[in-house]
Amino acid sequence: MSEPTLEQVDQTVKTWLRESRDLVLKRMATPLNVDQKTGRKDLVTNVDKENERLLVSKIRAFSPDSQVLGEEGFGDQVTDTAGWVWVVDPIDGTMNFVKQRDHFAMMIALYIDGQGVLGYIYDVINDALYSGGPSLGVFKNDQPVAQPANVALRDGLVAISGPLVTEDVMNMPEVIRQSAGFRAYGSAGIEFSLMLTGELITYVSYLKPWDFGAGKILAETLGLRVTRVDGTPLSMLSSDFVMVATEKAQQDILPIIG
Ligand code: 2AM
Ligand code: CA
Ligand code: CA
Ligand code: CA
Repeated sequence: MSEPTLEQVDQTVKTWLRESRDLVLKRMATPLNVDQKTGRKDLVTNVDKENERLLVSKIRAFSPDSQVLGEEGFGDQVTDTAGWVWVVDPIDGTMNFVKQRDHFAMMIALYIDGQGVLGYIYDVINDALYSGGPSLGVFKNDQPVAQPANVALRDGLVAISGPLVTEDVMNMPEVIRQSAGFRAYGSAGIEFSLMLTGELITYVSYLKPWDFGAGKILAETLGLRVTRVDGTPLSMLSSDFVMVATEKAQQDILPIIG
């Protein structure tokens, strides 16, 4: 078979995600099996695992020569970015999934030779699927998403992960003081989606590749900055302190945390 076009890949991934949404909603009608990973604030459920297994098996069948980087271990040990690398977070915001049964997302990204090509963030309960990439643009349920306004720190809302605020890391309280207000959502996927629509103008958190892989592609396609907190480029295979921001908010924040 000849290589599928990007549009064909895009349609296929959206089909997988809609099937996964049906699975997750079905499993939510039965009791969850919840385990701790590194501690009581780091959870995994039977649904995280089942959904990752499902998505990884679909990726492998569709694209057998790809590597897959998945949070729950059903993918590969990815150590280089050559070729097609898929990044899968089957449930982003597992604590929200367990405690709120809302405000969580599924995320898939496709990188080719280290370049972000396609990204997907699916807000499951809202049934809002953000998709796209540099050659397609960004869509919310297949409707184009406009580039968010370039809002300065003092005029917009910032989301910062809980630990960075409670541990007073990198002068985050001052970033909050200089902003229009502080919000916290507990799901990197949800927070990236609010950046895409301009509802947030900054998001800062310590993230792993599957937390930022899809969001980075979508946010950069819309002109947002996705970098390490010092403004330098992220590595796709490493965990890091990540800042997503409008260009103006990034310029306002770098001197505060530097
Ligand atoms: P997860 O739910 O897929 O693990 C808030 O917890 C956000 O940070 C979520 O997007 C969560 O993704 C991510 N996160 C990254 N590392 C985490 C950790 N060690 N414990 C809890 N959440 C983590
Ligand atoms: Ca997790
Ligand atoms: Ca995650
Ligand atoms: Ca997850």
